[in-house]
Amino acid sequence: MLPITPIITSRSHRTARASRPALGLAAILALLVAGCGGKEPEQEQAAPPARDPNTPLAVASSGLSTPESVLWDDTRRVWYVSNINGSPTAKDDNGYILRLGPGLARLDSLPFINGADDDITLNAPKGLALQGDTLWVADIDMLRGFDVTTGTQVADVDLRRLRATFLNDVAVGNDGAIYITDSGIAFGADGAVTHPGLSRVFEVRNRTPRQAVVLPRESAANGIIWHPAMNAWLIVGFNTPNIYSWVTGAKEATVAGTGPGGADGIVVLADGSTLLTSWADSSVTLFFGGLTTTMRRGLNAPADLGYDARRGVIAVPLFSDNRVELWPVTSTPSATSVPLRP
Ligand SMILES: [Ca+2]
Ligand SMILES: [Ca+2]
Repeated sequence: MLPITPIITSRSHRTARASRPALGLAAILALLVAGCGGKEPEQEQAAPPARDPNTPLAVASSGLSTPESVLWDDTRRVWYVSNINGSPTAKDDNGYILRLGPGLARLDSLPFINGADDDITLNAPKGLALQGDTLWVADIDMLRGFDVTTGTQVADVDLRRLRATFLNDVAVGNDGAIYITDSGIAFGADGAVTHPGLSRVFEVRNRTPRQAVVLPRESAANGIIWHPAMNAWLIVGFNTPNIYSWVTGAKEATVAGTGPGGADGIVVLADGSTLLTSWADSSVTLFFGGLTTTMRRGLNAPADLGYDARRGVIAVPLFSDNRVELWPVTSTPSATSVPLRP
């Protein structure tokens, strides 16, 4: 029998409250285990064969090198995939960004944006965000902008004077500014992680960066996403189980819940719940109403996921396996009845 409910439900230490209608959580949202979202209607009368719930809808494994982040462009119906290609901190000018179709097919024989090209500087691209026609890319200590139609490099926002050390995720706020996490980490020769920099968030407005908020030093801020219903940011860290919320302009972030740790990407789903990836338990984990629920395990080093709300699918880059996997997501309207809290 195939499991249709999430694997584990755990109550956050901070938001535990007996009266909370938590029992419905398992039913609120589950990765689809049969059938797949967004499929075109079939002409045939015969039912299609049941889909193996433990098999992704699609896999991309060609031409990837240390994929860190995937972003869905709903206007152009394209996935962008950032590829570090080498060490996450090496300024080797060989990072690149691929374009994949909705079903993860390669759209270009050569990378869409390629540090190896003479007119492109891109070292170790990580988080991606789209604002108008500009694709913003975190690149160690620079925020780089590219024309999303032509791939031309159009902006380099220098965060070196602010001592950025490990820029990680990028998101566009409701205020039109761009927000970028800095994990503040470095890797020693033996691979050990140290924290020479601050874990924090930068704000870039009119291409001018400034520090927006500092998180606990060893949290290693990673994924960041604007949550419209909470009117706040959610931030997860690679070296903390805490899920932080932060109101733009506030001096501190607060702990909104606790996840499995080792978090990388975070996305807000159509119903207001969020999904985050965790290297700690190789999972995609749901965070909603202060609760976390493991939705899927077995994803090795799952980095910064992308989300196509229209089709209800996520694309998860597997950092160490040079793969991107497409998985279905489904949710029910009842999810909106669970109160959100910043
Ligand atoms: Ca590189
Ligand atoms: Ca990341």
